[in-house]
Amino acid sequence: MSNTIEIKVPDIGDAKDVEVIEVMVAVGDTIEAEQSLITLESDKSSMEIPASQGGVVKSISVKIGDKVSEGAVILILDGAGQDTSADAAQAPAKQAGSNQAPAGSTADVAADEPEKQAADGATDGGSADAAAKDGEPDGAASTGELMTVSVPDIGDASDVSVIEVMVAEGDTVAAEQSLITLETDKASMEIPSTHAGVVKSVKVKVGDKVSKGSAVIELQTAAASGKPAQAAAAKSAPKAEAAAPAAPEKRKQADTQPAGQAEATRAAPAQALQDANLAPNQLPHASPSVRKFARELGANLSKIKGSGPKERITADDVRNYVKQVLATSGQPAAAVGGAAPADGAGLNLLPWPKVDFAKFGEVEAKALSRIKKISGANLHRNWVMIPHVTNNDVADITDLEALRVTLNKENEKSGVKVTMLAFLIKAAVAALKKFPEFNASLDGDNLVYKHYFHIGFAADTPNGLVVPVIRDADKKGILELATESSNLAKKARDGKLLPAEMQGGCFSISSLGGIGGTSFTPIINAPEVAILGVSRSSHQPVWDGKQFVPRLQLPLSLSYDHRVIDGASAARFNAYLGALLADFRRIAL
Ligand code: CAO
Repeated sequence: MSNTIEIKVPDIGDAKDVEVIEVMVAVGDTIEAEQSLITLESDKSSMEIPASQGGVVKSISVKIGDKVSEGAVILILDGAGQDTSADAAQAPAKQAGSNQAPAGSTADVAADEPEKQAADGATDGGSADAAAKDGEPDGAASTGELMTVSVPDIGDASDVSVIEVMVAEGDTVAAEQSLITLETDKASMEIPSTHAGVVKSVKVKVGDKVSKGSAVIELQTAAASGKPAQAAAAKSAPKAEAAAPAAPEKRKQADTQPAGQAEATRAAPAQALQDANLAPNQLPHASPSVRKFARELGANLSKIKGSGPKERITADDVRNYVKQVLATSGQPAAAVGGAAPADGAGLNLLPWPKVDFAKFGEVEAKALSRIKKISGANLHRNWVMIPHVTNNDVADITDLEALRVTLNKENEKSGVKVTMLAFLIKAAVAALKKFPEFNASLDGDNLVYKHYFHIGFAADTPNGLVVPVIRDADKKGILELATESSNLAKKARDGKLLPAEMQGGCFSISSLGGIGGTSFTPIINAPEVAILGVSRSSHQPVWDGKQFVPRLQLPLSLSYDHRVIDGASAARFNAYLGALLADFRRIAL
């Protein structure tokens, strides 16, 4: 059964007549709930409005350049199989309190804030610091004193990335002049100065994470600047809030879930923007999703010419740029606009085949999940940039399996279940200690050896692959490792992993043993230099010198970065792992 649903602009705070600068869907598209539909932009922020439910787009009621306010119809959706009682316009508001809240619901929360802010501004006369935090002036400021301008209330968002710093020490700034730009995956917002004055010091840099109250600059205020600043603060703070993400939980995870490579991904914008070396007023003009898309491809936005209104860079501009660079210079996508040397041999590949699959039978296109898109970009980079070699071996785990079964019987009541993974983590730590170049990362011409042992393991989730990390695995026993890995795997499947739980890994294990297979080539989780793939154990006949005896054999597939690790070292590492697993008492040696 199908029904027609109007998707409307949700509550976007005080903002009215906000310009549509991007329409991201077309008639006939099949969209999913939470998929971004349009981007709205005011002079200080841009925000993407997501679909409150999924379906097929029947018609689109807005176009680029239109001005919209809350309640404006964006598009009509044929929501086949959807709950007909659902009010599309209300959906984001309904989700505002949950982890699932889309960007639209951000505005619902932010909507209350301008009033609160204005009210606070009217009554509060705190210290310079406190006043700055609330986006309002203080008495001292008007006499020309040193004050701190801090991040105002930005809704529920915390740990938001600084992607641009627009001022430098010694700059003279006007009240309401933008100081920094913050960006989440659905919104970007500029943080203005609450007062006019001279910047004494800048407290943040590109790539930092800030929250409400984080210091942005130290400002020597201009004498008698209090009045205009007050107006500026009250006016500008809500602008930032209008785009602030209200429910960062899910987005935070999506942002940081690229197969455990969150740090590398998040470092990218800083690099891209710093490379650009542009004056603030020349910074690339693009929506948060386009910035993120460019970041995933490693494309430097400052080198792309925007075809949108006011030279705004669209996703197509990024795609075309990448295609063009690939076609002309033959550089891999990971190096597009980046710092990779231009003199490497080009891949010089054929264009990707374009096939109208519908000509051959019924088809259905479904957007990749966010995790898949992000992890895909990371996996692609790692596959293209790291010279992988995989060493395959087997470990005789007959005795270890017997121990595992015994342990599980003993601990039946406590609910702790030990799988082979816990033993693998323990054995991997011992092998990393014996072969330190496996517990290292390449940094230019240096190999950085780590003296800690944080082990990541790939977890299969309904939305794609993530890599939670067990910290200080060397200090934990088998039961603790079993409990922690099972808790982290559950959190991963529930979509509740925190960014910190996926960071800092030294070495990863990808266990497909519970599923099957005899060997595979796991892709190294950069900047790590090796990863252990484990397939399903099976009983194999093994010659004991007199006869064949059935032994439980566990396949081990160790992929290593051949720039760092020689084939012989990899064979030794894998053989050592096998020996430990065959006789776990050796761990104690
Ligand atoms: N051989 C045989 N059986 C195995 C095994 C192996 N190597 N490893 C696990 N098993 C068994 C377990 O003992 C368990 O058996 P019971 O149900 O009878 O007790 C069953 O398989 C299921 O185990 P599990 O998968 O739930 O638990 P785990 O600790 O082995 O693995 C986790 C946890 C999170 C690693 C796993 O669930 C997972 O997500 N694996 C997929 C990883 C992945 O996608 N890798 C590919 C990434 S691309 O390189």
